Amino acid sequence: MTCKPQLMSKFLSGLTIALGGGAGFVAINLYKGNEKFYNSFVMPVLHATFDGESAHRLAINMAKYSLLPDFYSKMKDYKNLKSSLWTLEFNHPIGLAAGFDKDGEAVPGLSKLGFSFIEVGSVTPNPQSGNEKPRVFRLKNDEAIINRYGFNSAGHEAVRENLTKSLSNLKPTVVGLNLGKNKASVDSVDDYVAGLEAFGNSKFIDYFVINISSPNTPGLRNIQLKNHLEPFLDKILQTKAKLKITKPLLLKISPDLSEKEKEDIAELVIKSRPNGLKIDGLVVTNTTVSRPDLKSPEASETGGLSGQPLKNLSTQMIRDMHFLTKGSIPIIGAGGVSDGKDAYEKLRAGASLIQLYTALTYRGPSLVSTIVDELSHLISEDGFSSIEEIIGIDAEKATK
Ligand SMILES: Cc1cc2nc3c(=O)[nH]c(=O)nc-3n(C[C@H](O)[C@H](O)[C@H](O)COP(=O)(O)O)c2cc1C
Ligand SMILES: *[C@@H]1O[C@H](CO)[C@@H](O)[C@H](O)[C@H]1NC(C)=O
Ligand SMILES: *[C@@H]1O[C@H](CO)[C@@H](O)[C@H](O)[C@H]1NC(C)=O
Ligand SMILES: *[C@@H]1O[C@H](CO)[C@@H](O)[C@H](O)[C@H]1NC(C)=O
Ligand SMILES: CC(=O)N[C@H]1CO[C@H](CO)[C@@H](O)[C@@H]1O
Repeated sequence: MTCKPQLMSKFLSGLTIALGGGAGFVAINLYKGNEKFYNSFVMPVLHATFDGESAHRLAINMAKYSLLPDFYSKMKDYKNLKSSLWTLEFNHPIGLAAGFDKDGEAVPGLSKLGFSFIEVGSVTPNPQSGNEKPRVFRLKNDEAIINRYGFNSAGHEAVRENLTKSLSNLKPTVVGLNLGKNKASVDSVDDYVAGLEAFGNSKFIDYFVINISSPNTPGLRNIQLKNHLEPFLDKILQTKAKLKITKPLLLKISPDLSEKEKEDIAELVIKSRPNGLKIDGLVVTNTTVSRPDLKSPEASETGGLSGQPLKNLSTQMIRDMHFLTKGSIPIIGAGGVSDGKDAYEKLRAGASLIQLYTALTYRGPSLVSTIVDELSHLISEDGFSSIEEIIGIDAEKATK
């Protein structure tokens, strides 16, 4: 896709026409990130002018060329939001979820929005183009997205080059990498192994995520998951040990798992293995294939649903997984977070860190700094002095 110059000029001229020619005014406010200007003007124009995928591409290109406003340098230093996990330091718990910067093109630009970590990917071994367009749908009345991108990826080699190009001078934030599998692959485990081989010792990557969405064979699911997952995890952990990769490896799970599947995953994740091999954390959750009450006409599209309608489902999964793993491994919570209260709820449910994606596309670039500020206030209003004190305090209560 090479639509950048056209899109950019279409975008700017759209704005300019709407403002009666004040291009300088537009440019200055775009760049300064005037919050009101974005929320009442830029985001609506963006949504009216572009379909979901083009708007996404435009945002990536703006980030790539460092055209996004700088909220990072204006953010306060919130002492009660700092944490250290594994061997990484986080200024606050809000990160960007996988799927936004799939090809690792725009980490420095995106970090200007204030994220304390950014997850690149999913990246597949070989390049693949994904499903046919349209494949991204905005559900405006639900503040949600349905996507069936089908994992378009530039592939390991191109993503390695992209990361080297963009991060060699300065790596501004913690960077995770979400490893994917090619559609044509026979055994997914080989693709994750290839991912670890390609990126395991990259100085640009701080943690890894692999996906264990459940096999879509109704009826067979419960029996299969455990039999399938155990050798799968063993193989990945052995590869990691063989390659002497000490960075954390997390599993990302679907919100559509059955009770039995959750229990099985929890059991395998906390199981002790020889040589201290273990999974270091969970990302909870991916998008859902379920369709809770939705108001938008696009609700019937096939694909993974994210945003507001996913929020409580994912928060409940965080509670469950925190409880089932006895709080013994860190959880990155994702699903429908759009304000400080949402983030606070997920931390109390058992998440140590938070990721978001969909809300950014609705609320614009000031979102992270707003959430972080709200979260810091909520924590101190309730008499706590650090996020460590609140992680999981709602989990047991809810599960008993
Ligand atoms: C358009 C789109 C593309 C996504 N692509 C990926 C992906 O490639 N890999 C992945 O692990 N998750 C992907 N996700 C899922 C997000 O990382 C996240 O888990 C999910 O959207 C829930 O968070 P949210 O409600 O804040 O968006 C994607 C989500 C969206 C909306
Ligand atoms: C995630 O896992 C599911 C089930 O194994 C698979 O169908 C899907 O392609 C995987 N996604 C990626 C990005 O590898
Ligand atoms: C996430 O969920 C979607 C469906 O909701 C599925 O197609 C995909 O393979 C899952 N995994 C990843 C890594 O996105
Ligand atoms: C989600 O949970 C909150 C409380 O945590 C509740 O107030 C709200 O009604 C729930 N929303 C839905 C759609 O169930
Ligand atoms: C920033 C950057 O170099 N992006 C490149 C990442 O890789 C893809 C595929 O090779 C290129 O099209 C991008 O330009």
